[in-house]
Amino acid sequence: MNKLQDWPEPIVRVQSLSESCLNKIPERYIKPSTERPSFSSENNNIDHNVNIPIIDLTGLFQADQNVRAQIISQISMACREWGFFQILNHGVRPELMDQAREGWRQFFHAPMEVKQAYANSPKTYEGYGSRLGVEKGAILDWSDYYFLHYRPTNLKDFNKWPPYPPSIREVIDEYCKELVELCGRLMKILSLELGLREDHLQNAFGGENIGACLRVNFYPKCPQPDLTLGLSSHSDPGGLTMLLPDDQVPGLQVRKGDNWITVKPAKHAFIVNIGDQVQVLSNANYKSVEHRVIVNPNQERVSLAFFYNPKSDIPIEPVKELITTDKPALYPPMTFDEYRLFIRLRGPRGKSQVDSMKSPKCY
Ligand SMILES: O=C(O)CCC(=O)C(=O)O
Repeated sequence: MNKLQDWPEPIVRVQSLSESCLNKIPERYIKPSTERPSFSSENNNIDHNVNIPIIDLTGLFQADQNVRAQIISQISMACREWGFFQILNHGVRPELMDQAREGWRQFFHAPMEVKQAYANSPKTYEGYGSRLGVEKGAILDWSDYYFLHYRPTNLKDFNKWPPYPPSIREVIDEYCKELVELCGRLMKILSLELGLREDHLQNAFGGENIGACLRVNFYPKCPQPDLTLGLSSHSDPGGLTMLLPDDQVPGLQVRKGDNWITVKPAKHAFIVNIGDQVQVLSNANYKSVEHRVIVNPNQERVSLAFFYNPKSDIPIEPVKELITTDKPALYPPMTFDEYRLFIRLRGPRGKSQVDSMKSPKCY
């Protein structure tokens, strides 16, 4: 078997399991005890009010240098210490955000045959899926998803986008267009903050030829949320991620030291996180941080993760200006195609990929 042609076992939709009203989850979804979420406050000495930074972007793209400098300094702290932050007043219409999320919710509630017509394979992952990774017998996550490409334009194929609800394709198209623009603006800010020319990171990503794709996650209700995860711990392999979380149901947890912080989403904010490729380009000045998703017994959850990635066949390596004698290049060059093969074969595995590349002696 070509490893990336077929799933190793028949695919089971987690939503169907959830709707069959089991009171115990199948063994395949039970995580080892060290990976399970902790819901008891005794085991957990974290302050539950802690949240990732929330940054209001009003004024960031305007002339007032003081306002701009203040916002850039908040972004700097967030990228260096958290790898995650929420942005408000980012320029994407709140109505479009709501339409996109609710359109996808309707898709996941469509009859199974509508969704099955778009079932995906591990070759490209495009379409309706229920697992990441092709390892036979792997322990699975409690979620289904839909994955599609928006850029480069030769990979954008409406026929692989869902046909239901009727307006969803136009909504996705407009939503992704807005997010490409927003990511382009943020890339300039990150470049300047790193002391580079404003187009530096974008050029390192391949200029106009970046990649962009959307994964919509559907986390069905789960009768034993303490035994499993909606999405296992991972860092994002790409460049930048813009996450639109569910507006009703929290679930995303971000690692901070030895703790997991549950993100409290701000209304109509995007959650931005640094991916592994930006960690590499920034020579680890910016952190791509592990995160995971918990599920719950009473409510389903929908989230839209938009990934802004480098052109997939150009080498990504630390920017020369960020290499010093004190901090030599921490990573060898690697294309994004080579890099993401790891997660496509093995599924989410914490930060093992980017950490395994680290080599103090190189470049
Ligand atoms: O659902 C979430 O909140 C996070 C999703 C995520 O981490 C991902 O799709 O990579």
